[in-house]
Amino acid sequence: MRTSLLAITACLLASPLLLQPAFAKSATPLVIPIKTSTGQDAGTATFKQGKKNLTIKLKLKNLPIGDHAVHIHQKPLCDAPDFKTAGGHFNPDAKQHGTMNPMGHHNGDLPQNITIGEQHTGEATFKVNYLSLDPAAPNSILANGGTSMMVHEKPDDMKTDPTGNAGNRIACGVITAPTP
Ligand SMILES: [Cu+2]
Ligand SMILES: [Zn+2]
Repeated sequence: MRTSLLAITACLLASPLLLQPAFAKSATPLVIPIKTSTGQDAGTATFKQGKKNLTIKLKLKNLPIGDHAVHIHQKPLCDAPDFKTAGGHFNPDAKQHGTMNPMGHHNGDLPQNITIGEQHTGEATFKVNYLSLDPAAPNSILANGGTSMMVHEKPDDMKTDPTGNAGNRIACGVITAPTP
C-alpha cells in the first residue's frame, strides 16, 4: 500500500516533465545582471518566452531618479564606462528607431521608458511579439552570441532615429544563452 502510494506520487511528479517538448527549456526564465558605468549593481532583467510573446521584466536599482530609455542593443558587450561596445539598437529588420516612427521600429526598441523613483529603484514589464529567446528565430536576442540590455540617462522620445534622443548609456547587462 505504502509502496503503491509512493509510486503514484512519483508518477504525478514526473509526468509534467515527461510531457514537456524538447524546446521547453525556453520556458525557463533567463535572468541577467545589470551594472552601472561604475560597476555598481543596477538590478536585473528577466526574460521569459511564451508561445507568441517575450516577457521582459526589469527590476532596477542604484539609478538616477526620473524616466530612462531601455533598449536591447546589438552586441553582447558592456564595457564600462560608456558601454559603446554594445553597438546600436538590435535591428535585424533594418528599420528606423521608435515605436512612434512610421519607418520604425527597431526590434530592440521597448514600448515604454522605465521610471526610477525616490528610492532609486524602478520596475517595468514589457510583453512584445517582436523579440524571441529561440536561438533559431531571426529576431532572437540570443543569436550570434547574444545582445545587451541598456539603460540610458534620459527618456526615449520614441521617434528620433537612431537613438530616441536618450543620451548617455548609464547601465548595461549582457544577454547570452545560459550555460547548461
Ligand atoms: Cu539604447
Ligand atoms: Zn531603436
